[in-house]
Amino acid sequence: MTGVAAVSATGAVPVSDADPFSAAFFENPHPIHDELREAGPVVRLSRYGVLAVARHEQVHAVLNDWRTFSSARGAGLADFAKEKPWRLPSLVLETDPPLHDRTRRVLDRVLSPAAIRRLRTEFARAADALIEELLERGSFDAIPDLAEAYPLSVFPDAVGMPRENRRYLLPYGNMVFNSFGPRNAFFEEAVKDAEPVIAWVQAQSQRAALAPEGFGAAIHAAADAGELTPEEAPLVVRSVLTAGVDTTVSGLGAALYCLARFPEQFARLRADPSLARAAFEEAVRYESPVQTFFRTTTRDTEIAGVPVGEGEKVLMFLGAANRDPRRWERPEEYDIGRANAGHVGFGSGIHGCVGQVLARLEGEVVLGALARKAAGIEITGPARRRYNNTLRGLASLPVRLHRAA
Ligand code: OVV
Repeated sequence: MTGVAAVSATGAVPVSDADPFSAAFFENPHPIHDELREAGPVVRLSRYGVLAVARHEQVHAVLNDWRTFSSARGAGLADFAKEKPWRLPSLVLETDPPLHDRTRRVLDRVLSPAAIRRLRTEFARAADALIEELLERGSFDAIPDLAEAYPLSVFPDAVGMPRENRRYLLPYGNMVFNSFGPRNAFFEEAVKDAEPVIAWVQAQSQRAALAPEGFGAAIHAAADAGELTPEEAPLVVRSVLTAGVDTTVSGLGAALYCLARFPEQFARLRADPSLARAAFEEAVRYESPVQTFFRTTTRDTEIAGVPVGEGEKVLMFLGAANRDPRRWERPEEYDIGRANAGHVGFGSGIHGCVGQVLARLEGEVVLGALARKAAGIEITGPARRRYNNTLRGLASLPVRLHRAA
């Protein structure tokens, strides 16, 4: 039994036996998000022995206090102080200042607005070409044929990767984003055939594998300048390869699913294609492609006045915060004209998504091409959810694209 009935008021912290890493939850997380937000500012999840925050105010507060809510013991369920990390920890995601800041400075520059601006012409051309091709086909699966195909057509080139096996980026992302949750069936399935994929990612992160133009070479150049050690550079490239594809696939899929389900919003976008960027941003709020991350408390503290001990894992429900009625009007409406600044779909604070300028460019050019060329997106078959411990997205979305007159 999950839900309100499972919330006990005996202690200061309500308890829930909800499982946010289950197929039922992935199918429809919203009722449990509602219950967790209503239960209190902080809730204990009895199945995992962790605390959780689901209201916008507390999610934002935890994200913005890295001294108390550390990432160095892992941004997933596993506590690196108690168990061996599944992979070598990330030098940016799974660190605190000062180490975090040293890596982050390099990534901030490599993925800066100025660096991303140089990609715009090519990214827009690729989006136009793909949408043209899909309009010719008419019917297709919006997830593999568009949400996955587009990032895979532009991102590896921007990194400077060789052509072979680029599709390995998807199973690799799937593994790592599953690994932030419990060691459940979704994780085991994702890591089943991991060896060749992990070896491939490691090989692609080496300097010699990377073209001289591109994010990869720029990260290695930072080692020449003494900003990173030569041993650290491949690990920082690995961060970009891990976090750069699966996330944007889920984000693009979310936007397509939103525009198909809310045709009046698609009509609004068509009438003013300059809303493409806003339409993508609102999809990130609405679906929250990255649903959850954890922190670990470094000291005895409190959350909204509730005492919390040292060494507690705290699960942040970004998706619940992004639909918190305390923060948003009509949160369950996809509204491309909404003032959605302050959503936590890209996180917040020092660990806020370092690739968000790139993600927004991809979203903008794909939705912009649709706005100019398509009259609408018609769903022609059942949308199928993809199950992942961290990412919310679809495995399949059969659609027909109607060409604008
Ligand atoms: C945000 C994110 C997700 C997955 C992996 C990483 C970062 C990384 O730094 O490796």
